[in-house]
Amino acid sequence: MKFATKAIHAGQHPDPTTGAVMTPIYQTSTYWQKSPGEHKGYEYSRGTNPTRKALEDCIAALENGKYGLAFSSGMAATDTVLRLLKPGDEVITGNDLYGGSYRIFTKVFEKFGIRFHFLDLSKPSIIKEHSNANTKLVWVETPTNPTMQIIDIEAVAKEAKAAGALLVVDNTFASPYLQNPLDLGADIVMHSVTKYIGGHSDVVMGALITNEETLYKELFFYYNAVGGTPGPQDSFLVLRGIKTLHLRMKAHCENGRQVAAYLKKHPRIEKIYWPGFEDHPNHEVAKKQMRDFGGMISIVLKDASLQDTFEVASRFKVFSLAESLGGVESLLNHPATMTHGSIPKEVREKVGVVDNLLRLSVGVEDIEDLLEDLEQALG
Ligand code: P1T
Repeated sequence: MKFATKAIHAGQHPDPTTGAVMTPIYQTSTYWQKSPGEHKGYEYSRGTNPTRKALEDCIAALENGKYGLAFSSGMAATDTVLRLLKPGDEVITGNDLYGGSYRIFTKVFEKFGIRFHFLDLSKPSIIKEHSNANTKLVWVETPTNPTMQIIDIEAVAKEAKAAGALLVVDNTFASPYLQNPLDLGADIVMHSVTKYIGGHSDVVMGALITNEETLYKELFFYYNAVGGTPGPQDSFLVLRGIKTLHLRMKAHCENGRQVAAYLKKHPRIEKIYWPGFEDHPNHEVAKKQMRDFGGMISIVLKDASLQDTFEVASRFKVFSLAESLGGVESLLNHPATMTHGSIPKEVREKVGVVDNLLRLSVGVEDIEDLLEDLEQALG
């Protein structure tokens, strides 16, 4: 099956009881057993629920994976991956990451004796230089949040394998429509489903996808044992959202292309980050591993203080100033004080997350209205 057909049908079958074409919301915490252990495959909804299972199978299919697991947030999915580790283990990761990922690494798991190396993974050979017998995981975000670095997944997968480490790719910014890391050698794909997959800014959710059965069983153990799993209502909403993922992504990419072209020429913009530009340092890698360049764009305002940047951010009328991304509506974010506020200033500034950087999540509204909003806010 191809992408759009999978988005609409994968994991979903007419309900065996009523024939309902849409997967019902199985609003139940528990399931009847004929005698202990004799049941229809469902025991207790922390571990399994039919609405969630349909969603997990659908997301897995979109990532060309065999196994999918849904979580109550992207961070709950990340937490579950990190539980595969033990004290003394080391993780290699990028130098530009979602602030919450940086926070869980440094403020939660370092406390349990796990060491994180934040490196420039746009040079994959750097993994060799920093790996040792304790290196168990390589964690990659691509495109990165918010400076849109592109990391060569295939090259990093080879380096991770040589180091004896698992490769996890946070595919949130690309979505499965633009990029499938399992096909490029990743062991696990992670998503903040909250973003493009959900697509409507009405659900917080995460997901993990893998092709490796033993890894799936291990992840499932922590998923059920720890219990950061989503309920059936949210699972239903995301299943519904996914049905238009391919249509939404095409529109995000097209609007993204036009907004990027407009901003690149704007006199108030000092720097713009979007992997579709030929002069983006990793444009060739983006062309190789992505099907298009997406709707995420970051800009640095010319000669703007923090106050000036706040002032510009507050002028938008169609773009909403808010955390998050990937919804049908356009959003604007100030990473330094919002999504990346938990990263120390000197750490974030090293990779360009400066006080006058704004991040745009270009939605699927009419392009004329988006350009007009940018014109009035920047003017
Ligand atoms: O918000 P949550 O669903 O828990 O997902 C966390 C997460 C993980 N990975 C990436 C790349 C992300 O961007 C996020 C969440 N990011 C935002 C809320 C944001 O505005 O950047």
